[in-house]
Amino acid sequence: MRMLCEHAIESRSAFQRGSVLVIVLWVTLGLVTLAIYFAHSMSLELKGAQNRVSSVAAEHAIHGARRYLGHLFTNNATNGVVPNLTGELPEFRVQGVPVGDSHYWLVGRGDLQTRVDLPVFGLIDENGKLNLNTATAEMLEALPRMTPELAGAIIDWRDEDSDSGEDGGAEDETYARLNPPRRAKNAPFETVDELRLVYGMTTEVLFGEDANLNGVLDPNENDGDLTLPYDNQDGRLDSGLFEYVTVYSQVPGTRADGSARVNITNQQGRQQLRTILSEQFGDDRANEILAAAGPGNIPSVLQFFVASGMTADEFVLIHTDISASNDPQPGLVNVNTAGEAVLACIPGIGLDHAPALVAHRAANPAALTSMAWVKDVLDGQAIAQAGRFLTDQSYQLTADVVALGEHARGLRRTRFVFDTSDGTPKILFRRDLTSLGWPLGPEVRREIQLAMETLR
Ligand SMILES: [Ca+2]
Ligand SMILES: [Ca+2]
Ligand SMILES: [Ca+2]
Ligand SMILES: [Ca+2]
Repeated sequence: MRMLCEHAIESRSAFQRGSVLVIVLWVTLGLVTLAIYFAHSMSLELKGAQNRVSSVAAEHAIHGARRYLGHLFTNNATNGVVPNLTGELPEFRVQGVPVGDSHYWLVGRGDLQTRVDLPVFGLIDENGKLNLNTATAEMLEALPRMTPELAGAIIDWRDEDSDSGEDGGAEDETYARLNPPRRAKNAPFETVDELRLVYGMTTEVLFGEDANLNGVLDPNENDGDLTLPYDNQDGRLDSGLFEYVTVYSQVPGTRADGSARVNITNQQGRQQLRTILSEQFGDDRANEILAAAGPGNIPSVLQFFVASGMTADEFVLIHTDISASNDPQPGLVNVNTAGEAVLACIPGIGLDHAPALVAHRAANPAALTSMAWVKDVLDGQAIAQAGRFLTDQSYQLTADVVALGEHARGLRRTRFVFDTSDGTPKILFRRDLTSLGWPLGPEVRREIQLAMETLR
């Protein structure tokens, strides 16, 4: 009996030892799992924190770029002639500019784009675009993807009256039928984004294939319907309206020193011009120039230049002193920077002459100090039509600033529109475009990845 009891006690304690072991094993396993879980979550947390730090650093780099550009515009009074749009000035750096451990890029546009997958770095000229508040319906209709109905709706949106044109525009009646209903603005556009509200506007017309608005053909913009946006897979970037229109372009009525420009369209202005010409070229040459221009009214600066027989070298010395108006001139298109699609909208230029202007520009970059060169491409009749729409000066410039923080992480992107009209640069518009995703194109992405791997 006693032996039985002893045996029972022994086996019970063996059982208990076994149970304890199992419990210890389970607890250990639990602790290990917990430890792994926490380690993983901590490492995620750390990565998240690093990304946040990079993103904050990138945001600081963008502010740095903004201040730098303000400084640049203040200290290099461009007088409307901006030779550094794509960074020709050695001191004006536009890509991979270091700010602490971050870097920034200015995503620009221009004739210098040699490959569709590489961005042009520099500033974007708002004066190289068509102004939504001054363009005629015919000019708007010449834009890519535009229809007469949509052009009519844009004109109706901004004009004060509520009469729809014959082209089937859109006024209050049309907007009242929408869900939710709204009204036509009947006042000038304040931003380009406002186009989204205009009747008949679609994402496709507004942005075209350039979903991330960088002027570069990104992989999703050339894969057909596989991923948004829808594109025609032709290896070319077919941009939307957004690329070609502005609300900001305006040549000021004053000169760099703040005094009023001389209005060359009438005789009174011509007399004031005599003083300027005499100072620059002497009395005899001043008389010659004014005699050649004749006594009649001349409606545009370009026509005045042609009539006057001035040389390009002479014209560049006075072209920012003169104007065809006593007031600021909104909506003039800079013939030195506008792309082919915009030039094609100008009466007298059209699709016939726009390619020749762009080709001449590319072949003669040194001639772009004024618009004197246009005389070598367009005939008198074309100049008579186009003159009053053109300028050779730019005062409103967009900086599309892209920044990456440490280890090329924390992408941020902000678009600023600067106005340099009165010597002190002002920011007219600012918008965060970070949500549009990677904006530097596939090639630059590969380069940055490679550089990061080499660093590791
Ligand atoms: Ca209206
Ligand atoms: Ca793109
Ligand atoms: Ca696509
Ligand atoms: Ca395409």
